[in-house]
Amino acid sequence: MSTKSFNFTHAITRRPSSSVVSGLRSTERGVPNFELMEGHHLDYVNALKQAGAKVIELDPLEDFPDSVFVEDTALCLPEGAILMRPGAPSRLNEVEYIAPHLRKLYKNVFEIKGPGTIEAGDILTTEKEILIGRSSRTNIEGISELTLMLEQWNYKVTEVITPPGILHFKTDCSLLDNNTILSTERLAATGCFESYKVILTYPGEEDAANTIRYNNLVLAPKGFPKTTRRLLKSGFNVVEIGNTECAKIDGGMSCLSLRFSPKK
Ligand code: CIR
Repeated sequence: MSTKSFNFTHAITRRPSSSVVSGLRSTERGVPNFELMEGHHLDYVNALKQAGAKVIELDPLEDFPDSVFVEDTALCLPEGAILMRPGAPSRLNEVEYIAPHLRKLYKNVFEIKGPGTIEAGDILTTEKEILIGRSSRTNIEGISELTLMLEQWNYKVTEVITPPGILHFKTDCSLLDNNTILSTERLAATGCFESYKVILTYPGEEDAANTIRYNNLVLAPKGFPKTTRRLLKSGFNVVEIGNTECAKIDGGMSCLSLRFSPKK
């Protein structure tokens, strides 16, 4: 059975630019090693291809240190794509470099006009609803504008809270299948996943929460063996990808791609 939340045909990625070493970060975890990040990025793209994705690989954008994290610029659904309005001022104009690629693939491309802000790292699409976390990047006005737009396609939108100190809602969770979420304990404790089966990250392995399910594969960050074991024991096919360098600037598996099945 095909699902709209994890069965896809396409992905868009953007290679990191050397300016990525100046990417935004909430805490200082050291300067990312650019060459190592490039290697991880290649592994990531190859894993998407292994999962069946036609990957559209975009060129680096030197003027935008965080532009490798394409996920934040758009919400891609089967019915259409919606361009976001990032809350980080240095990321606002990344959107115009994604828009033409989505317009080539989709008939319907809408945009969040503002004044609110919203980044798709705060949006988790599941089979039954779209969860949107209010955060330092995503505010109530941004959520309201998106919610109105989603009404045309009859989506149920649930507003949730990204706990303080966590960059995006999906920094701490990801969709594993129709009804299963991988989450940190601190996020699950807010009660937002009460109607789902939840697999918790192992204590001390909170950075393992951001994975992606793409068709039959789960792309997970390397270095969190106890959480990976939990996923394997639950029957998921896991491919581990190095993420140490992106993690220094708060990036994870989901941030690095847009995943979708376009409709012209
Ligand atoms: C930022 O602060 O915007 C980037 N350094 C990290 C963005 C990560 N994106 C995501 O979680 N979707």
